[in-house]
Amino acid sequence: TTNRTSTTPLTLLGLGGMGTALARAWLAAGHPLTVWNRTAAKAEPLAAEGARVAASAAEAVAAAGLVVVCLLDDASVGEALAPAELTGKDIVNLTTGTPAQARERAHWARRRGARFLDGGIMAVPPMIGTPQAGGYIFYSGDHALFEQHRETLAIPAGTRYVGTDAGHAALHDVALLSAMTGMFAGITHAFALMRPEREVKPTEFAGMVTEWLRAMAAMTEAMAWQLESGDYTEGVTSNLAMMSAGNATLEATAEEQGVKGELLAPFMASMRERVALGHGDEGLAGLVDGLRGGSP
Ligand code: FVH
Repeated sequence: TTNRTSTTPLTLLGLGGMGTALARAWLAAGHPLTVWNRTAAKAEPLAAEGARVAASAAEAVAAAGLVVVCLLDDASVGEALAPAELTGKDIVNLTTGTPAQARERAHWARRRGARFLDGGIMAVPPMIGTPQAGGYIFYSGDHALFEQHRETLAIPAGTRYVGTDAGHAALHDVALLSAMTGMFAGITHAFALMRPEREVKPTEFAGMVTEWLRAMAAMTEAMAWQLESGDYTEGVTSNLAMMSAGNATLEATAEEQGVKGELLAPFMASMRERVALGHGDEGLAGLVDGLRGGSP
């Protein structure tokens, strides 16, 4: 059965930037909300907005069946929940952690009589409670818990359930953040190349970068098809041999412009290595196996 959103009371542990945004979204939607934060002063504004403030994490957990946790890291989750009675509780952990931490936390919660769902938040605080901002949360773990509280969980941001393996929400979260990190490395390098050219305004150049990255994003789909078929040469228009040779120009230009190549160097080295192993006719998908030491 799905609980009616308007009546589901819940508890939230953690009132940092993200926790506070989550709290405001549930309060705005009319949910009875109990909150707790290690530094009690952060709960005061929320009390004025209708939240009930618990004096301890254990008291907050006792106040509702659904307990959402949004703390700094996995260690703080263990510390906060240690004195609480978890039997019969539904724990939804939105604290960023590794897949292994999520799996271990799921076992830990089950051993203490609770159901457990892990979440990876793909949003920053201003996107919470603002559906048009496009933020969402990956969830994995107890499917019945997810289904039962689906509407309540959809209040702060969209929901994407990615499987019963409690580690999968964190893995999806970290994989997307890793893709973003690589993208930012490239963008940083590109701005550094252009920096000395005072006649090119960064705001004009930014538009070119965004347009180019949007066009190149289609490569993600092409890589995925190759990974699924196992044929990394399928439909390749720009192979690793060509790209690796072209990297010499990227490196030389960086040197001319006085830019350190350290953000791009490891990626270029991966390409060189794969080509040297005789896979120059492959597309970028070949690098995926290269990164995993040669095995799919
Ligand atoms: N903010 C963001 O942009 C990102 C977006 C994606 C998801 N992350 C993750 O969300 C978790 C919480 O992030 P946050 O923004 O709320 O983080 P802070 O503002 O730094 O607040 C941290 C809260 O954790 C409490 N805390 C820290 N250590 C302990 C502990 N040992 N025991 C109990 N609570 C602890 C801290 O309490 P206090 O310092 O106010 O007393 C805050 O409530 C996080 O995993 C992000 O990676 C956010």
